[in-house]
Amino acid sequence: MEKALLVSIQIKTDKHHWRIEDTSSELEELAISAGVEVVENIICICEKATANFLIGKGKVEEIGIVASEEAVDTIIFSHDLSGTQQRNLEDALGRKTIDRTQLILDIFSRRAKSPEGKMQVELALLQYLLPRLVGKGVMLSRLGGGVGTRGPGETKLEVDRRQVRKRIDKLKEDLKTFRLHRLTTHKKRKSNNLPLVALVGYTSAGKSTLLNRLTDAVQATSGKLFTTLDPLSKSLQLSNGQNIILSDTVGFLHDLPHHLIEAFKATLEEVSDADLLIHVLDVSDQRIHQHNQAVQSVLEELGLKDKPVLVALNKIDLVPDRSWLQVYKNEFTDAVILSAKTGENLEALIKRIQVYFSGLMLDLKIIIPHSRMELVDFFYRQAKVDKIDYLQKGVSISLRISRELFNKINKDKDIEVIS
Ligand SMILES: Nc1nc2c(ncn2[C@@H]2O[C@H](COP(=O)(O)OP(=O)(O)OP(=O)(O)O)[C@@H](O)[C@H]2O)c(=O)[nH]1
Ligand SMILES: [Mg+2]
Repeated sequence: MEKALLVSIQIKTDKHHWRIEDTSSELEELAISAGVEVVENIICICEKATANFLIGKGKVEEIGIVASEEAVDTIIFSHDLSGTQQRNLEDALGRKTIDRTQLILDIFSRRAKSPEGKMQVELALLQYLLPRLVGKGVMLSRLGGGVGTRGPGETKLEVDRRQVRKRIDKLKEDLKTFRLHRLTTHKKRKSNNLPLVALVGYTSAGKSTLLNRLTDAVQATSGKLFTTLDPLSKSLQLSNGQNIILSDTVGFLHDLPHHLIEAFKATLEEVSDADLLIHVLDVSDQRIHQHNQAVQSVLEELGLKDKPVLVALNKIDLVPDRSWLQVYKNEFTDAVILSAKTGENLEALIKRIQVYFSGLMLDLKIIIPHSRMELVDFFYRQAKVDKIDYLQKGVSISLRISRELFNKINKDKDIEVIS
């Protein structure tokens, strides 16, 4: 197993940084998810960044000594490194040195399953590498294989910038085609008028587990980060008969590298299209506030800050002292506390979704002429039909219907609205 030394960095002049312990524990989780063995986690607090090494020379030497003692293969920095800093560090330390973005890209490239997901990761990877390529014909994998050296298509490549740019253009083109296809599917869904609910949240918050619980979908879940890279949507019938589409999404992360946000905007289209977001938060994680903050920033970056959100405080089965939950409940107003794993309090969430959409529903009685009998079937599929009477002048239907659908059928001259 590849042995890694982690270097968690806090630069005092950086704005909005996490507590160093949180940066360090997150880096460790990411490294484990990437399949490396973490042998040491060094913390490094600096007054300011330096152009050559990011950190001071003395600190670099200190890291070098630990790296030799522990015979590590790789050094992973929690802070982004410029191309120059990375090269200088590798020269000074004599070992492969990568940063957090590369680590995340590595995890993403392992997890992506669908052709589209793979292309998105490859695009993000190439966009990350492009400004870091020096001269012509640079080997991407300078110091052996392993984490952070995964080239495009998982092959070692000798590339020059021109080739990389060409590949980037090609990927963008191909992704456009996928996007068009997705938009068609979206339109179909929209024409079915089913409300879309998207699960969002920090990676590992339990989104996929919740989706599994709520539907009978089998979406991979794991203790590792970023299990879900390709979105999955399932339909779900609420107890009042209302059908909704529930959609899983890729986990968010604080300081998500910009290329990745760009690359995954398509995946996150499900989110921008959603009528309601369920923000899943892991209450058993001490970093809950940082996670919440990170999710808010990503939503903001995607221009989705104003979407209606229902907060689901998940993993309550892992909270030994339940009195804590009240604190969170006060803080996250209207939140539902639950456990996706044990199923505790799941009905409360379902009820809340139901209440949310029922506010957007109308109870109506209509009459349709016998010549338009196909509408009966349509209403059975699209609304909740309470009562049907066959009258001489037509079929009388009492039903519960979304406002949106009502506005649409209201234009149909054959339909007579009684009440
Ligand atoms: N104890 C406990 N564990 C949970 C609960 N919900 C999820 N988990 C566990 O948390 C881990 C992550 O769950 P996932 O459902 O994969 O999380 P996710 O939010 O989909 O993660 P990404 O797809 O990586 O963004 C898994 O090991 C789950 O079994 C819960 O309510 N209680
Ligand atoms: Mg998931």
